[in-house]
Amino acid sequence: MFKYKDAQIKTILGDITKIEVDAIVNAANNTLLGGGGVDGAIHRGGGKRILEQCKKIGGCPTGEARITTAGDLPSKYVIHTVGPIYKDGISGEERLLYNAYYSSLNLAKEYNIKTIAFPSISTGAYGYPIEKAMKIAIKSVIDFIDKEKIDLDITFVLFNNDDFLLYNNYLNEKL
Ligand code: AR6
Repeated sequence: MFKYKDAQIKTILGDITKIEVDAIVNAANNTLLGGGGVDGAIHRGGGKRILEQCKKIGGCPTGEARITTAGDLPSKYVIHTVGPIYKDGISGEERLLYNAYYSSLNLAKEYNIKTIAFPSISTGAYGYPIEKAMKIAIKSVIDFIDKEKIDLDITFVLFNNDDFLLYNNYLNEKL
């Protein structure tokens, strides 16, 4: 566990659908109607209530976030955000990925969420190189904590050991 100002930053190796926090974040697509990867796992585990609410919301632009129930999952909410598809790194991906994390945190604050878990947004099907994406994810979270001076418990849930070690090494260096 890492302490940063009023906040805690944690890393876990595992499946985000199993985690008991106020909100888990979904790496969704613009339709919010489900897909593969972490999105598929969240909709499978959470059941049809998540999809029903997503249909009503009617989609989400890249870099923004929307909130629903977590249905049958152990968390209270799912925050659906849409990361960018990685092209060449000079097509606005960095800002959009930063915004995906930041807008999720803004929603968390609005809903008085104290514990939130993020997957590694955009680094699966959307092809974002993990090391670049990780630095942006951590910068966004740190900037949010700096700005809001908030007591928030943030967990990065990594799905493979290499990503998990990368996050731990970087956070050890940085915090
Ligand atoms: N728990 C935690 N992390 C997971 C899980 C899980 N259960 N399953 C996969 N990951 P991806 P993206 C990791 O592809 O790149 C979907 O089809 C995975 O190993 O889920 O943002 C959406 O509908 C990787 O490290 O999301 C979109 O169309 C990370 O989560 C598109 O994929 C993100 O991989 C979004 O692509």
